[in-house]
Amino acid sequence: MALLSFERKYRVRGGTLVGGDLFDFWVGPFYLGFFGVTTLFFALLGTLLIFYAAAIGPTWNPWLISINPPDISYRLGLAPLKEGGFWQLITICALGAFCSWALRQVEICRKLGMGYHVPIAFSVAIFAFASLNIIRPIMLGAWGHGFPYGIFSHLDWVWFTGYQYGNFHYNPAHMVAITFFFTTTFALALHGGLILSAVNPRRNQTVKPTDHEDTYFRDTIGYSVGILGIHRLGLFLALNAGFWSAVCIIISGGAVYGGSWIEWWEFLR
Ligand code: 07D
Ligand code: U10
Repeated sequence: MALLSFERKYRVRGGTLVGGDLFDFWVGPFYLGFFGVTTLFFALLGTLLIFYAAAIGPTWNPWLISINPPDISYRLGLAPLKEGGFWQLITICALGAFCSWALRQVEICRKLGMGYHVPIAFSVAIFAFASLNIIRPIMLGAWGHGFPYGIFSHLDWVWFTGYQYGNFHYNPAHMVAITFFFTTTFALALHGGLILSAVNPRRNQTVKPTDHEDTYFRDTIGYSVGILGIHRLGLFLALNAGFWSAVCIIISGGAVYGGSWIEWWEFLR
């Protein structure tokens, strides 16, 4: 079947959340939709603002370009463009683009009659971003608590924010998040390895059916989570990694816990 006639079966009308039929079409391989328009709007505007702010900054060295949030003294107010206002506009554009992208994913799921697992998963990443540059700054009372948009500058931010609370490794939610991140990669390595070993055989060998995959793990560790179960587990692990990251930074600061994370464990001694 030619690619286009194959695609026609899936390029169905409807399922849109906003705009009805107005933007219900494809541009080349991409579905547009109302949220495709808003994605392009926010992504292009945000990118232009980044380039503009970089152009009036002191360097074109990509490692050193940094668009900084306003000083703490601006509290939760708007700042002049060159004193953090660019950062504020870029943050709005970033959130606008991320949320538009998630809603475009929802429309595509609806067209295809699929579950909303992918947009829900992406929403957890958006939540993690919002926890850093929206939720925590509001809780601490100043946009200046957000991280700067720059390669080295955001590393500096993580460094000084981490040491502000003693040793960030002692933050219990940070521990949980890291454990989920590492377990996610472990699970994906096991899953990727298992699938390749079964369905990408050497020459003259046959593809092995799924019961081989189950049997491999039963023989090795006495239990197989199953072919559907491994995908549920993978999603669960990955979503928790992002979720507990958001929690770990939200609870760091005056609003919830302003002290050192090392001392937080004093109750054990
Ligand atoms: C935030 C990303 C959201 C993404 C979105 C989409 C585009 C579009 C794309 C073209 C959550 C973006 C889309 C841009 C363009 C294309 C394709 C995901 C997010 C919406 N730490 N630490 C974390 C570790 C230490 C500190 C998280 C490890 C030190 C602070 C994670 C170690 C100190 C903060 C993590 C370690 C310290 C963190 C980050 C080891 C410093 C945070 C992941 C081994 C001295 C941050 C919510 C994340 C956080 C965070 C891991 C060490 C400080 C769990 C493994 C001890 C201050 N650390 N850390 O958030 O929680 O993913 O943010 O040492 O703020 Mg840490
Ligand atoms: C999974 C799976 C599975 C599969 C799979 C996959 C998970 C078993 C069945 C999928 C996995 C893979 C394919 C593996 C590789 C993936 C990764 C390693 C993850 C990381 C991914 C990337 C790095 C790729 C990122 C690419 C993106 C995000 C696409 C970018 C596209 C756009 C921005 C266009 C979006 C379209 C819209 C909004 C609709 C409108 C379109 C148009 C008008 C036409 C196009 C116009 C433009 C592009 C204008 C220009 C504007 C831009 C680019 C915006 C930003 C501007 C800048 C200048 C930066 O489980 O099952 O197999 O396959």
